[in-house]
Amino acid sequence: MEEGFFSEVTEPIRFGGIDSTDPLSFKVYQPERLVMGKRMEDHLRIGVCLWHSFAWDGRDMFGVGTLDRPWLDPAADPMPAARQKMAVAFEFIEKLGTPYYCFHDRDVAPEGGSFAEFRDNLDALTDEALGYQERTGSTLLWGTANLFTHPRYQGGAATNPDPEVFAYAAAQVKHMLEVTQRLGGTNYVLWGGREGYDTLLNTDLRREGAQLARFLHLVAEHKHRIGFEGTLLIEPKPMEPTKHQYDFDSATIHGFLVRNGLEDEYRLNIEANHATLAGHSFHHEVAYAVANGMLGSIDANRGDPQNGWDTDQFPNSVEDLALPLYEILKGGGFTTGGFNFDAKLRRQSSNRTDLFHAHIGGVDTLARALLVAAELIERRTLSGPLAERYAGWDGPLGAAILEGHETLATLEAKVASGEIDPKPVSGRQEQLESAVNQVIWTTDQAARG
Ligand code: XUL
Ligand code: CO
Repeated sequence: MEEGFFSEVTEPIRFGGIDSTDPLSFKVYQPERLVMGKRMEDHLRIGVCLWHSFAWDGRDMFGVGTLDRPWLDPAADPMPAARQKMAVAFEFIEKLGTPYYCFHDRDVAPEGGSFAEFRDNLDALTDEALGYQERTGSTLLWGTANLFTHPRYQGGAATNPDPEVFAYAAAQVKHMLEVTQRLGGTNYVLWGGREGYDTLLNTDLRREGAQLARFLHLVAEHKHRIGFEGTLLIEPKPMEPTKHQYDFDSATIHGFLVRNGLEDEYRLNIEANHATLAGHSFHHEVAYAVANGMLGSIDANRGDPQNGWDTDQFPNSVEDLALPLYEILKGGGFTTGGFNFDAKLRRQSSNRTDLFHAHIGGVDTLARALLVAAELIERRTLSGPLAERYAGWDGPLGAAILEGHETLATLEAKVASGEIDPKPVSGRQEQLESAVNQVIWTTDQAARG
């Protein structure tokens, strides 16, 4: 393998085993390993994101960039710099060996001086990406349009008070949807970057809701017009950058889609850190999506328990990921979706190789959590007690109620006669928590591969 930008990584990352002392090896992730009859790689469908890893230099509100990303130098000629960025990204993806990648249009293409120029830039870079895909075998998990960075989007895109901004966003999404299709993308993501408000004093909620629904209809219509076979995904987030985002959480989006006749067109792209910002657990958001047939894909970025903002860190907790993975497996696994890392290195992680350490750690955490999830299913650790807890609903009374054979009056008669006399039953929470921990602890042997 040629040296390239990540010259410390001279070999593709390989499975080294749980006792490996080589930090540039996977400890648990073995793409070919069968888990419940399916290859680990096909369960997890892991994707590298170009945004924070290649199109961000580590700058924050308080300081300039700290990460070594020469193609982001403002003095660089934009198209050669964009080509260098893509070359380095694919060098990374190839050495890491994960099957997918994803990006916003602006992550790869320079803005240029007009929409037409931006579109030409994106088309030229899409041609390059096709070449890299062919060479590396990596393909697109999702594409998306950045409708939040440019000042025109300061008041939102589809929900902007100016219909010309809506039109501009429509043009951008149309083109990026077509680019996603050309790259064989399996999903297209809509994250409502600034679809929300900073103050209700200047916001017409009714209008903005209607605008958003119209926009989502137009996107779905165009998807069908061009025959894009991937899934359209909406990504919940409750706040940041706006004070209140309309796509607050999974249940809010689901309700909005149902109210607007869009529930068959969209699925959810759930981000762990966005779930916690909404005051939910990541487990809750995934469980809601699975229970309602709305699961699409996952951004695995985690938050920090002490910070109330989107820290977008690489996942590193098996405890946090095992139960969401359990829900995903129980729901039949991903179809078009997967796990992506739209995560940020910490600003001090300024060695080029830190990007490998971050991804290797995230991939291994997912792999280890997958083993726990599979074990929870196979041992029926939770499904057994759950079936027991709801058994009454599978019996004659439960069925009669659900099938509409009982009324308030017939139920009153049964309660009054003493035929129905329920007794409280333990929810066994602590026992179940310990049972999950026991599975986490005892899958160490399985993690040895
Ligand atoms: C922002 C975020 C985005 C979306 C795609 O918080 O998560 O990267 O995933 O636009
Ligand atoms: Co995200």
